[in-house]
Amino acid sequence: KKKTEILDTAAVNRALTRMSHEILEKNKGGEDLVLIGVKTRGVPLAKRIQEKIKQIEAIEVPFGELDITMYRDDLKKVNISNEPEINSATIDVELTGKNVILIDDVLFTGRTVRAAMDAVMDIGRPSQIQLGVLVDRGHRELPIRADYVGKNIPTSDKEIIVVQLNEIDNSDQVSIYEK
Ligand code: 3GP
Ligand code: 5GP
Ligand code: MG
Repeated sequence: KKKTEILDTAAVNRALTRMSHEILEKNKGGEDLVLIGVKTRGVPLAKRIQEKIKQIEAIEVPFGELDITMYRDDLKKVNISNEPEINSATIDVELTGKNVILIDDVLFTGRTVRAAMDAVMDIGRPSQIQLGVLVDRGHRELPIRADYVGKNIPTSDKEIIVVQLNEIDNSDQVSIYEK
């Protein structure tokens, strides 16, 4: 349970400011964007990016959220799958033709993002889906990468990343723990 702080409040804020600028640069402004936060902590992160884009370009980017949870297959079956799947979606905006930006706190195997992309593509036909994460901890199991990364933190199997955000945890901090 050893702990090392990787990002403090100021560092989290700077990372999100940079990511917001990168999003605007890559998409040539905020016009056709939709931000989608992946619950739980992807939602406040996406809201902060929305706020920063508003400050930078005076555009209010539409916002939605996805709840993706571990789905446990019928326990009677021999093969118990542990694939994340969509639990609920609150996306009241048109996605077709838009550049949809998924935002999550940590990118690990990529399976959550795969489920999120499925959910988005069930709702509409975006012209692009992009991905932003506060932390990429490595260990991908699918051909998925993030377009915007707050911090790359290479981890071992024995380590986990703890992300704390003001809106949920009453402070901003990213730390690495030994299991
Ligand atoms: P989040 O909902 O804010 O993303 O998965 C539930 C919570 O557990 C997540 O919060 C995540 O931060 C935390 N968590 C820590 N380690 C892991 C991990 O290895 N896998 C998953 N799925 N979640 C983890
Ligand atoms: P993946 O599906 O890529 O394996 O995992 C991504 C999801 O699991 C993210 O939503 C993230 O919250 C959670 N997750 C995976 N590993 C970690 C971790 O080390 N720390 C935290 N905080 N979340 C993790
Ligand atoms: Mg998450």
